[in-house]
Amino acid sequence: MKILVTAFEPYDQWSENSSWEALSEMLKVYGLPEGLTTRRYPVDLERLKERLYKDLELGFDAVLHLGQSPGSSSIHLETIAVNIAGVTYNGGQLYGPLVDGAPTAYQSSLPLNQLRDQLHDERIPASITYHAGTYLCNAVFYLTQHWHAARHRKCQVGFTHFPLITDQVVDNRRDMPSLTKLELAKAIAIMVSVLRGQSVSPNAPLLA
Ligand code: PCA
Repeated sequence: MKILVTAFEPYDQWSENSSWEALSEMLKVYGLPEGLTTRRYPVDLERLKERLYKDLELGFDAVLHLGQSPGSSSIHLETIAVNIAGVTYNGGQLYGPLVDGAPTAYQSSLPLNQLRDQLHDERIPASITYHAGTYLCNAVFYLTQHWHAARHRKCQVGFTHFPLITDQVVDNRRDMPSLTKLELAKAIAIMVSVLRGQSVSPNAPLLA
């Protein structure tokens, strides 16, 4: 099974992005599982599209995008991607569509209840949420869904927002919720295991 897992580079005032920190940590702790491709994407719509579309041509059975959501206190399993280019500013039309004439929204095709339950079983806070914003995280989620829909290609596509990691909060002296890098790395390993149809049990090694 071919799975693409992506994270984002740092943006705005953050010198790190929890999604990328977690993904790198996951690779360090668990290694690169067979069939998994990982990427770090730019927080820039045009450059993102270029990288994303090139990657999608490789053909994946599942795509899990990750991003950072400062202020979130749990992992957010996003339900819906909307066709709106908010602060991504697509071709000068702020809050216009990401893709002209394309559907208003796509729904996640990941097993969100199962993902949440497995994360909870492993004592990691996670919630199913209903708005991925109108920035790059929503854009990557929407564009991936639309790319597959337009080509009638089957692929499980989803997006997960991560809270800040504890190091970011401490280093920036911020009073904000966080999870540790290791917790988020474990969360990725759990989600990938679920997508691969592997059972996750407390005593079984993840991604073995
Ligand atoms: N978070 C932003 C963009 C990149 C990221 O990690 C978002 O929520 O859209």
